[in-house]
Amino acid sequence: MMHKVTFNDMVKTSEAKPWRFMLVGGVGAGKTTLIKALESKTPSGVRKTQMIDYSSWGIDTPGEFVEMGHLRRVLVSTSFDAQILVAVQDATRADSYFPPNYFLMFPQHTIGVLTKLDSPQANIKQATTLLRTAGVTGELFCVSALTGLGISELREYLLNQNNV
Ligand SMILES: Nc1nc2c(ncn2[C@@H]2O[C@H](COP(=O)(O)OP(=O)(O)OP(=O)(O)O)[C@@H](O)[C@H]2O)c(=O)[nH]1
Ligand SMILES: [Mg+2]
Repeated sequence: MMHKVTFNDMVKTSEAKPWRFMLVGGVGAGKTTLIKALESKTPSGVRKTQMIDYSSWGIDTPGEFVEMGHLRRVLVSTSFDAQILVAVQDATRADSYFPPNYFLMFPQHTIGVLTKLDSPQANIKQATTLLRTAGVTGELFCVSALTGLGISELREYLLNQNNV
């Protein structure tokens, strides 16, 4: 059953969260740092994600799962637990590991997040094209986990997705 969730519920509740989102993106795209920022936790000491991580508000996945073809199937089965998919693109990178139209195979709404907007190398236009080519049809958010740019807007959006 869907219920309205407040930010406090979201960070304190330890039981299964039916309103999860799943973060998908290449190695080092900033998924784990982003999830920490969304939960208002300090991102210091973020380590490379080794396995699918269900411990926080959203489901965190290792970048290898999208970069390596034989691991992509794990993302498909894990996506069954998510109500919304979040494609994460490092805006400082000119490439993406998402196959063309990849997200169109999922029934869930897919939004895109452009990370590292604090970097002078960040290229919004390029990252937007990469996400759209990957089949991301939903809203796009430009964020920096470092400066906090765009984080509260994304948090608000995700909190409001628990009743869709
Ligand atoms: N400048 C800048 N660096 C960031 C930002 N977000 C993450 N990073 C850095 O990018 C690197 C990778 O961040 P992670 O959050 O571990 O990336 P990930 O997508 O979880 O990577 P995997 O777990 O390997 O899939 C770290 O050194 C972060 O400090 C950001 O908004 N701005
Ligand atoms: Mg990670």
